[in-house]
Parts: sequence; structure tokens; C-alpha cells
Amino acid sequence: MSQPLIITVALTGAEVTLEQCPHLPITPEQIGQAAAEACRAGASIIHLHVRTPEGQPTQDPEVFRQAIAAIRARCEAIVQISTGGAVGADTQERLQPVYLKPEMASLTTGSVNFGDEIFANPWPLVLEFARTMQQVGVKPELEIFDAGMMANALRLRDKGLISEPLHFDLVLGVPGGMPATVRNLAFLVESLPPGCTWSAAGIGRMQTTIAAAAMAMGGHVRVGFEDNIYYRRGELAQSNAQLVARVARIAAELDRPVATPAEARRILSLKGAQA
Ligand code: KMH
Ligand code: ZN
Repeated sequence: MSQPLIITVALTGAEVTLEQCPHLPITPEQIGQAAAEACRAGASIIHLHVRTPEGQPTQDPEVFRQAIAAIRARCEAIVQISTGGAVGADTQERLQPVYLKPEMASLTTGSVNFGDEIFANPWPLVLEFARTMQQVGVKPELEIFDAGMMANALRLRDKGLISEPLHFDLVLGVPGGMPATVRNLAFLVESLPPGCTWSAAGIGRMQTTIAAAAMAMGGHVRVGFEDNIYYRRGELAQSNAQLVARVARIAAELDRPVATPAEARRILSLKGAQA
């Protein structure tokens, strides 16, 4: 039997709108319900962004606190808050939810064009975010949108600002980042340091292709509305859980049992929630 598959679900993101995706969870209660449904379908990590009641992205720690409570009331999934926020978000606001001491937080290790905009992560910001996560005891998921970010992640490791075992998410297909091809995925996987864990996320129509390739290569997978709102060409997905369930079905065929949250914690060397 192969290593269990950790499925991360990125429920909401910061850029997708309700107009584009009518089933997008917005309120903490909707996020809690979507998380529970995705968890039943096989997800064990919730990559968490939150929104104002009007649907705008926010890094308000009080909204994160409510969403985390709504998730924990319904399922055992690992909560991974976003420090990326929305393109253009204020640096200190992006960092705020880390102080809630979730089990994990995303950490992008460099800047990248993001459609018409720039997802700005200058090196001093990366250092500050990594240092803060280490001080607070939050495990980073190293978000790699482009090859240079891998080198930066290894610089953080060499400075002792991130602790092994490292966990990476290889995000392929953001316009401006590395295109979502199996060749690019293989290149990034070959660049990973020994002993780490990793997942892959394909943006848009490449979500399932990248997921299947990652599963076949022994990695883990991220899906969800943040990265892709379609089930297939021209057909919107009805829920995040629908996207998770498809990955779980492919995993079964590949002899990759879907990890429970407890198994995911063991694989990622997490001790459980601090607060
Ligand atoms: N919203 C993107 C600009 C993260 O969560 O850390 C960045 C993002 C990455 O979503
Ligand atoms: Zn995100």
C-alpha cells in the first residue's frame, strides 16, 4: 500500500468572486460547512482565506478566528491560514492571523506576476514571515509559484528560519508563474530537498492533470475553488467537495488511500492545534 494522500482544499481564495462562482463560501459559517463537506469527501487540510460579509478578501484576525471556530466545530481537519491574502494586501495585515496560532500557514518565498498584478513578497517580508511563524510555532507550507522561490526556501532553511521536515506546495499555472505542465512539476520535484513532503496545485483547467501527476509521483494534492472553479470545460463545480471527491476517486485507482486528518498530522509531523 502506498503512502496516504493528503488532500488540501483551498475553499475560497482571495481573487475568485461570487459572480464567477456562485457556490463560493464567504461567511465563517459557510466556510465551516464547506470545510466539513470537503473533509467528508477526503480533505485533511483546509487552506483558509476569509472574506468580509460583502465578499471582499480580508486578513482580519477576528474573521479568521470565527472561521477557524466554525471549521473546528464540524471537522478535525488541519487549518492552514493564508499569509498571502489578496494581491496588494498590506504586509502586517497579511501576518495577523499567524498570531492565532493555527497549525499551519502559507509562506510564499518570492514575488511573482499574478495576472495583471504582482504578488509581492520581497526578501525582508519573507524573512519576517518565516521568523514570526517559527517564534509562534506555526508550520509553514512553502508556496512555490516559480523556480526561484525554491532557492529562496532553501536559503530560509540554511538560515535556520524554517525547521525540517519542510512541507512545500508547488503551485503551477498562475499567469506570470510557472506554467502547469507535468514537465515543470517534475523539474520542481527534482529540486526538492531530501526528507521534505510536498503537494501540488494546478490552476484552472490543469487542476486535475497536475493532481493526477502529483499522486503518481508520490506527492500530495491541493484542489478547490481558489485554484479552479470548473468541474470540466464549461461546467462550474457545484462545491469544493465535488473537486475533492474526484481526486479521492483517482487516488483509489492509484492505490493511494486518502489520509485522515490524524494521518496527515503524522505525515507532516504536526503536534495538533496549540490554541
Ligand atoms: N491570493 C494570492 C495572491 C497564499 O494563500 O499564501 C496569494 C495566495 C497565496 O493565495
Ligand atoms: Zn491562498
